[in-house]
Amino acid sequence: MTEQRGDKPDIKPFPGPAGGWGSMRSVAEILPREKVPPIAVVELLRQNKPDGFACVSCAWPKPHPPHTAEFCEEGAKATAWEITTRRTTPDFFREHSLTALREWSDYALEEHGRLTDPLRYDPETDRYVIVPWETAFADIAARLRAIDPKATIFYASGRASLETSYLYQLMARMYGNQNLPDSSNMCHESTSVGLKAAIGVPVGTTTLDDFEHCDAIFFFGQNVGTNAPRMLHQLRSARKRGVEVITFNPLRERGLERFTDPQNPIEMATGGETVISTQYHQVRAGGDIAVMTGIAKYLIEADDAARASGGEAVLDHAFIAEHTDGFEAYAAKMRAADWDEIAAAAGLTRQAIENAARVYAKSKAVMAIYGMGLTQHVKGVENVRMLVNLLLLRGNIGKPGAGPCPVRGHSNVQGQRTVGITEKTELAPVAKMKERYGFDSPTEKGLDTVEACRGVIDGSVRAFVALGGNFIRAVPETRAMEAAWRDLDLSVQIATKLNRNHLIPARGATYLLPCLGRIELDQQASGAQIVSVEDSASVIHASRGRVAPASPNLLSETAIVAGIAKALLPPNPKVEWDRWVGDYSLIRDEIAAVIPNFFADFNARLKAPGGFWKGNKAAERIWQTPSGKAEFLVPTGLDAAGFADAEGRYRLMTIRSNDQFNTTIYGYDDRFRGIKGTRQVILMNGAEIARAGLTDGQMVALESDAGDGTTRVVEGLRVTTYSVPDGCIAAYYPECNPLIALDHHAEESHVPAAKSVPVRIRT
Ligand SMILES: Nc1nc2c(c(=O)[nH]1)N[C@H]1C(S)=C(S)[C@@H](COP(=O)(O)OP(=O)(O)OC[C@H]3O[C@@H](n4cnc5c(=O)[nH]c(N)nc54)[C@H](O)[C@@H]3O)O[C@H]1N2
Ligand SMILES: Nc1nc2c(c(=O)[nH]1)N[C@H]1C(S)=C(S)[C@@H](COP(=O)(O)OP(=O)(O)OC[C@H]3O[C@@H](n4cnc5c(=O)[nH]c(N)nc54)[C@H](O)[C@@H]3O)O[C@H]1N2
Ligand SMILES: [Mo]
Repeated sequence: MTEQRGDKPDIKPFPGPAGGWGSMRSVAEILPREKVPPIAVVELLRQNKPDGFACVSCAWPKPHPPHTAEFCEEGAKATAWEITTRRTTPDFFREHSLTALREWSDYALEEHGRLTDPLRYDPETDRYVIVPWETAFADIAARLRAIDPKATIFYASGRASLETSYLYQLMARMYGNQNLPDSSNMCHESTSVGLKAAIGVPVGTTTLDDFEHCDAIFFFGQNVGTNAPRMLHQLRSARKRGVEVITFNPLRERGLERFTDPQNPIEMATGGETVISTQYHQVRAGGDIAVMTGIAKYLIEADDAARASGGEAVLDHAFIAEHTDGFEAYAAKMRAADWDEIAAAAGLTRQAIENAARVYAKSKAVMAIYGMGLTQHVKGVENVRMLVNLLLLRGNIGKPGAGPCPVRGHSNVQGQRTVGITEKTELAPVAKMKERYGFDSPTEKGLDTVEACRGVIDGSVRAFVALGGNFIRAVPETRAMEAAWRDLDLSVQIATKLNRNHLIPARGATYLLPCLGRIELDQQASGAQIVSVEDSASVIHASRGRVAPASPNLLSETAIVAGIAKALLPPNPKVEWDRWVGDYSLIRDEIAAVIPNFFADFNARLKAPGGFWKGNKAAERIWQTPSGKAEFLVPTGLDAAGFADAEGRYRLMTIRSNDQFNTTIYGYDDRFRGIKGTRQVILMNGAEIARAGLTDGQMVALESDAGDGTTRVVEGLRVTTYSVPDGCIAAYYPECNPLIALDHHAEESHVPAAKSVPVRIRT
């Protein structure tokens, strides 16, 4: 059996830079392991190219013209993972019951290879058995018709194309609900809520061009070397121009420290490397509101002093007057903040924060790049709003080289929202769809991810359809979710590879429907199809797959969604599922008609090499907020964690390794952090280990300290010395998700607060 739990720890500091030879070796290792034939390696070179496919890993924008090889170590791994020649066939399921497979690790399950045939769970034998596609569609439809539409969830992980996503949300709404949570609910929903309220758009305002015009970059809680490595090229050239990069991150992440460009022969030969961060501040988990309060306080007070003495203003008063609302209340709060309290909450000295503030004060154009370190907190939305406050102080939105740059996760997560996968009525073109297709669309808000979990646990959710992803493994409260899942009437999983969620059957019926990946040739009635995705900078690209499908019995995601929809919904001459699947350009015509502000002439514009930018009103300084201006927010406090410190209570950050994509575990080598052979670790600083009476290498358990009476424990974790601020520990996601209480989420956005989970250590 290929079971491998990764129990051979080999932990030592990694001396190298991000990129460099280490990344080349890592790519050279995975291609043969996945038995990727040499000819398919040619596909790597087509990654993120005008006539190639959009990488299935992260959503970082693709430059135009592209680099010779517009891919990175992580993209190469994701590609190898998808075009692997390994297969998980019906024979495999004859050999292994679900009970047996539940003992397998996340790694072993996916490593076994691509799913090949549609499957239905047989409770008699505890096995998946092959089922004809049409039988599956008919039975799924019959079961969905038998329950209240409000009791069904249509989840989407952020990978499916704009075309599939549009059909998916149309199906849900025509069926009768807007229960369309997607992975974004666990991710950048704090951005979508925070930016929308502050500047009137739910997405970042920056594009790749801004890297060429900024003179400082502020970097909060995003691990670029692992999670968006292609950005290292833009950071490297910005650094070569002398741009300052000021980083706030509790961990010293290698990609934020230094980088060797694997595509630069001179750097590779000479061991040349670029220092990325010019200041590196190891903020306490949840300490960013305090940091940003300190920076703002410094700027506002320096400006007060300059105005009193007739010196040069520090703030952009003209911008503030013309474009913003709420400055005075915010400035008063910043002036009143106490430096000792700021320093304690940030875990940094006043001097360190002032050093960062001085760079901000002298920079003409500042980009603010951020990730899960800001969004996944109880005060995650406030984190985002504080960042916008800071940008507004010096007019750093809507000019070259400036603006917020949230780094999105899945390769089409932002685009799925754009074409209507959302539980919020006001964000989807509901009225337009009603008019075009003539159906009675539900208007009440649907369930988001946390609400969907609540519904599964309390039994009000009866059916769950997943367009990709590994929902149970990615959400909090793993134990209760797994138990309650077994009581569902229906679970439908559209997937490429086997994962933990597929092994928890529903009481009624469970289907596992295998689909084409984006790298594969998608042949339909009108010929080979292209699809489209939207990246983190709102650029929409075409993607063409060419590799032969993993099995002749796969369907495209578009065909699967349409197959279910056609069986489920009454015939409607305006909704032509079969024709649309036969020619995806017809789906793009539908999208263009329903969302013309972004997609007018969709098919024509998609032909442009490098894609097209869908535009952004805030970037033009048009503020689509109730006041018509950009809004300052007065923060409620200094701590984003949402719980008090207490003796023996730690703030657990659940983080990603360099060898995983979310719940997909590529291997057990977190190279940059020097943690190899195991994922069962807690990272903790040496003094803290001693204070707690522990020793490095000791095995301990973590227990949730949510204080709600539920016991949540994860055992078998190795205490590992690592540079982490006092009071904070780090451990891997998804292994530690059982520790997160479902109610522990960002207040307004409901993003699970995975970066500050209250826990205690048990020996
Ligand atoms: N290879 C690879 N690429 C990926 C993914 C992957 O799993 N693997 N996942 C994709 C997805 S869906 C997403 S959303 C993105 C995620 O990419 P990121 O946003 O980088 O997410 P994480 O790695 O979870 O954590 C980000 C960083 O936040 C820091 N951090 C933790 N707590 C705090 C805090 O309180 N304050 C600050 N300032 N920093 C903090 C951590 O140390 C870590 O470096 O990446 C995408 N790309
Ligand atoms: N504790 C903690 N929890 C977290 C996070 C954290 O930082 N800490 N991060 C959160 C974030 S940011 C996110 S985005 C979520 C991720 O949550 P999800 O998006 O639900 O999870 P993934 O692990 O990305 O999903 C992996 C599965 O997707 C399927 N898949 C892969 N490619 C395709 C495809 O092309 N089509 C289809 N149909 N299926 C495919 C495969 O079967 C694979 O097993 O997790 C969240 N959970
Ligand atoms: Mo994400």
